[in-house]
Amino acid sequence: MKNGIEKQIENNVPHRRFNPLSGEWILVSPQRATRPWQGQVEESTRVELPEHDADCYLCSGNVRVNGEINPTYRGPFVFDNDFPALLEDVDACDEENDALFQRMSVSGVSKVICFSERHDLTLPEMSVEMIRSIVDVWAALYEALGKTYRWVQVFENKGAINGCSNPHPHGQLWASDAVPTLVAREDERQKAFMQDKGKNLLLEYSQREILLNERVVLKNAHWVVVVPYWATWPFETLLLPRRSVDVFAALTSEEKDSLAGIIQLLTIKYDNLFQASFPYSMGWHCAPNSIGETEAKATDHWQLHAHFYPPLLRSATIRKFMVGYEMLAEAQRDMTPEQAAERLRTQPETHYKTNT
Ligand code: H2U
Ligand code: ZN
Repeated sequence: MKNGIEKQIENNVPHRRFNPLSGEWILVSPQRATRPWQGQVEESTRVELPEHDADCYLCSGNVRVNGEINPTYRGPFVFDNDFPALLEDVDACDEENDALFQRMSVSGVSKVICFSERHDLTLPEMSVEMIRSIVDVWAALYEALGKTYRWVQVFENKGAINGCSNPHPHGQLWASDAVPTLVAREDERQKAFMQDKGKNLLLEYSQREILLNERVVLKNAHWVVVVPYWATWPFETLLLPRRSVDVFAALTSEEKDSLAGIIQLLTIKYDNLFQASFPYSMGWHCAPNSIGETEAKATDHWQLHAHFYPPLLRSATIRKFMVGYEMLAEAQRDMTPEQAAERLRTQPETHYKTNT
């Protein structure tokens, strides 16, 4: 199979690849990578930010939109989102089971996680210790909210090009009593793989990727980062533990240290790629919690992982749009995942700003 794919890439032949985690196919068109671009070019966001911005809603000691005052915090600071998408104490809606008009109640919470008091420091410019303190906040939130909610989604939406409303480095958390669509699908796919093959899908996948060494961007003693074989976004990556880990709470202290290290290196490589603050949406997936179920569900089919979905394609100002064929047929990419992995792998592990 490997030879066949290599040959197709060599010959620049379009082909389709299968994403076993989502069950979706993707069209890969390497022959198209050199097409001219006369479309939208985004504003480059190479602005120098201050360490503290008096007008920022998220900065330490500042007033938020609702009039509340942030404490004078140092390190990560978590608060309840003032504009939450999910509400905790809501009346159940009238549930509908009609085949064409279904609806169900949902309750939950939304939180904002300011990464530190520094308005100007994104993850790749933080020390490993600072990133480790964010990892600890994620772990604590998983632990606390995992007792109440079936799903806890931790994510970071970074960069104005990606719809992020505030440059102050921050992530979010949305927890709900319902398991969201994409997570439910990953649950089903991993479960089916375990039933069919008796193996954990993503553990098996990461071990094979390490052996193939074509799409590996980074690895350390506990973690590996690959551009997945089925990547949709040009520089999409998947961050995986190298042993079987079903939930975030199962990580050891050592694994959390090396997680902070690999997040720092990956985001440095991302920034170095186009010598700009690299936008992305990233977030964690792990086994949902068995809340409100009569018995705890098996979770050995689940492998904890983080997805990084960056929108940029050719430069800091040209993004990939998921439109047209992608909206109507299936996702498509030009550059192969192997080419993207090579470009990321060869980026220096020192942030470009430290050299200028
Ligand atoms: P995004 O830029 O990723 O959307 O995150 C900013 C979040 O911060 C957003 O969800 C919240 C917004 O609702 N927010 C507050 O809760 N209070 C504020 O004063 C400003 C923004
Ligand atoms: Zn700020």
